[in-house]
Amino acid sequence: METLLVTGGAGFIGSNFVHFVRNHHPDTKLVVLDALTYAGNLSNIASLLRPAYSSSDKRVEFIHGSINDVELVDSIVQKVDAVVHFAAESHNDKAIVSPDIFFETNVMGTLTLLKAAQRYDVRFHHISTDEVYGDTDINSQELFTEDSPYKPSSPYAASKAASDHMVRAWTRTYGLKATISNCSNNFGAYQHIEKFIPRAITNALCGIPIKLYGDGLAMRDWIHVEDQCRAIWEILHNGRIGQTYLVSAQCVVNNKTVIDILCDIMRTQFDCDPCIQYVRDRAGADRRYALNPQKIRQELGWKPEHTQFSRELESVVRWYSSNEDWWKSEKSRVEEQYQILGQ
Ligand code: NAD
Ligand code: TDX
Repeated sequence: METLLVTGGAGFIGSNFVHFVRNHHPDTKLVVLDALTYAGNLSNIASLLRPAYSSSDKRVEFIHGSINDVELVDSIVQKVDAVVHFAAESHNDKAIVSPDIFFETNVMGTLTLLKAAQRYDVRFHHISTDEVYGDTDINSQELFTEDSPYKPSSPYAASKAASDHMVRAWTRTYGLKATISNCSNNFGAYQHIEKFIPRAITNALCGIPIKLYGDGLAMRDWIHVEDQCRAIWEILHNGRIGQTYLVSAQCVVNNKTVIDILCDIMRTQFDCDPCIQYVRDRAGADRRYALNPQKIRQELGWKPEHTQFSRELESVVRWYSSNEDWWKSEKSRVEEQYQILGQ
């Protein structure tokens, strides 16, 4: 039986990946290592956790700890077949005001994991972002490829770019059996309400204006989180060692359009009358991301399944609307922090 270490498995994408593996590959054993920062929530995977009295080894084991803890990481990595590395500080607005923790977690934490994987010759899959390539003008048609130069513009993107370079260096220097995926903006259930789509939905549900940064015309390349999870599984099992794969559903839209779709859904189906407020833009804001997923489509036969963006947004609105317990207690803290930033 295969055992995977899932770092950051209580966060947004990590917890969706844990559910995906349990649903589609129930013979895989999962060990989740998560520090439960403000972004991690054990309730995301609580229903899947192995009860203490159970001897079944098919369930999910949870370990509360940090990827920066050298001894803990060593003791776990030596018992698994592969590391699937999600754990990170992931929010751009936070990185602008508090960059240090991004480099401690995303760079030094990745270093700790890489050294342990090297020590025990364990397969490593690193989850990264399209932001490492920087941005393009909103009128551009350019699509980033696996060969595009790295040009991160934000502290978060710089920390992820550094971690990608480290993974490649470990592959070449030490022969680590590693792959990397750089994915575009994910959306779906369990995404923290600091992020654009869940913040907009929960603002509308609370009667707070939806906040659009700058002119609202920045573009993002959206992908449903379940498509990202399936891509990661494919790369982990069928990807070529040493390779990078770009993951995108090629749904590139501007932020104002996303909000217009959301407002329409909320007005017609959720008895809400959202209003929009333009606020100051993020310092150094990236304008447009767009990836070319040809390599993963051709080599691994992966393609997105959740391609009806409006219909998928509708189900995300439904999820936040019926899971208020999951986010309500965090809402005022998150909005107070944004207020300090003028956003
Ligand atoms: P998230 O912020 O929702 O979750 C991060 C998780 O990592 C949390 O559970 C947190 O508790 C955990 N964590 C943080 N520091 C840790 C530490 N020191 N030790 C152990 N656990 C720690 O993030 P996400 O959106 O799920 O992103 C997951 C990964 O995917 C990240 O590497 C991110 O860079 C990448 N990514 C995200 C997106 C996106 O749109 N969300 C897109 C592309 C790539
Ligand atoms: O309230 C908001 N209003 C708004 O207009 C927020 C929170 C954001 N925005 C804008 C800024 C961006 O143009 O929406 C866009 C998306 O913002 P975020 O959700 O913060 O995502 P982004 O900065 O694009 O980064 C995301 O995708 C790449 C993830 O958070 C990263 O972890 C991932 O690597």
